[in-house]
Amino acid sequence: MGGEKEERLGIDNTWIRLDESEIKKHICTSLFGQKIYYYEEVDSTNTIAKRLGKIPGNHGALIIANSQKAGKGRLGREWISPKNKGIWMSLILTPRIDIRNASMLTLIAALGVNEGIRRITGLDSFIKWPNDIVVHGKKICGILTEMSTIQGKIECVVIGIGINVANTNFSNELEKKATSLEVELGCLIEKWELVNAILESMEKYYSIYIRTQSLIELKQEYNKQLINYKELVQVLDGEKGFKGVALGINEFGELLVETEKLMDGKVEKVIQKVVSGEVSVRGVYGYV
Ligand code: BT5
Repeated sequence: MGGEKEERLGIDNTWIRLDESEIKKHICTSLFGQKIYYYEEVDSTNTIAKRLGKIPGNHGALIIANSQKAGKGRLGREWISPKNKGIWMSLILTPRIDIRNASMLTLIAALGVNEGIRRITGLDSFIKWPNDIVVHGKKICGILTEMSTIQGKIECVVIGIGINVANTNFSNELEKKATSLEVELGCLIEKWELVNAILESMEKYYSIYIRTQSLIELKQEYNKQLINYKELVQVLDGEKGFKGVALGINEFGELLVETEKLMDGKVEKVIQKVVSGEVSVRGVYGYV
């Protein structure tokens, strides 16, 4: 039952808008996920969300798919999204914020996802700045935020969230750094319950963020959930990479990393601000 407008945007007819009563049964938020587009299989929920984000009235709409053929990570990397194995979803936001503040939304999403996972599963999950959630040192969730603009203003921001729920067989390469809720818990969780918990938490953090257009009121909470807080990390940024101690985020969502520099023959401590986007941060001995 595809909508006319969606068809004009080149979105196929295979989506099923879940029945109102069905949504209400699972989703207890006031805005996020009140409209849900559910697909069996898509290329990428982010791609669809970016198209649907052009339609007025889709602020807070959620796109969910049971599998993705071409799930996207950052910088053109691949996100493995097998059928029935995860929560592959994208939230559409059309915030009236300064474009320079949009990257903070990845951190808002990470706060919400981490809180939702902890609340529903009881697992000790942590945020790995800027866009991963990890459990026992392995990645359980990745977040990809994309934005479209018109004349220098935000048209929509799409927050793509991929959570490994029931994957138990990862490729040799992924096995070293990926995990799933089933692997960690030894049982399956109710997907919709987790989706609801995440949306509730994201909605809460989003409203605080919108009021201040910064992370001033949230940085303390964020830093509590940060995996490498006060630990030695390496910042991977091509030739500009360096090592230092992660001191948490500031109100702009930048990661503060204390390094040592030689100045006038003396070693001085310097705090570098790492901007999210293309950068990755790792522990010095491995992924975390
Ligand atoms: C991310 O990128 O972690 C962002 C992933 C976002 C996925 C969601 S799913 C819904 C929405 N629709 C999309 O198309 N995407 C979003 P990045 O930090 O670049 O990490 C990518 C790397 O993670 C890959 O190069 C792999 O090494 C690893 N990876 C791929 N699939 C994985 C999986 N299922 N679990 C854990 N790690 C994975």
